[in-house]
Amino acid sequence: MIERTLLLVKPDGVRRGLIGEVISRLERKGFKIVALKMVIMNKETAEEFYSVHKDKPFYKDLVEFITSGPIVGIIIEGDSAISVARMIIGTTDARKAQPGTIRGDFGLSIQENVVHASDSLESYNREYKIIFRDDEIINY
Ligand code: 3AN
Repeated sequence: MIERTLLLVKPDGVRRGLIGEVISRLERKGFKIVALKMVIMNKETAEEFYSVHKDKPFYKDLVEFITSGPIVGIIIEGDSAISVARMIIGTTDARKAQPGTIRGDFGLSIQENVVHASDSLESYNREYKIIFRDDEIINY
């Protein structure tokens, strides 16, 4: 099924010069980029984005980290985009992520794990609206 999903290159990924690498892997896999934007999340936006984690011990650090520099929002479109993007980025703990995945190849931390990707259609529908307006997503 053709789906869309949201990815973020997180502040560590931007600082380390991995924007192109992330976009390139998504394009080479066959996904169409339908929206792109660099932003700095403010605290309120970050708290909303990570609201599902608000009771977790790492929530405060997570909000601090995601607001620590620019991030790049990417919406891709393609067959099974949500599950395939999750496979491409690898498991949350980058130390345990498979080589060949973005986190497996570029990360060594559970918090600074280079990228985010929506984990379900429900998450996508909630998350993309925090970063993009509907008229910033291109239909082509
Ligand atoms: P994913 O990003 O793989 O969907 P989530 O949604 O469980 O993972 O966690 C969101 C973010 O919270 C992760 N990307 C990571 O930055 C951070 N995080 C998750 N678990 C931990 C943890 N145990 N300690 C510190 N940060 C964590």
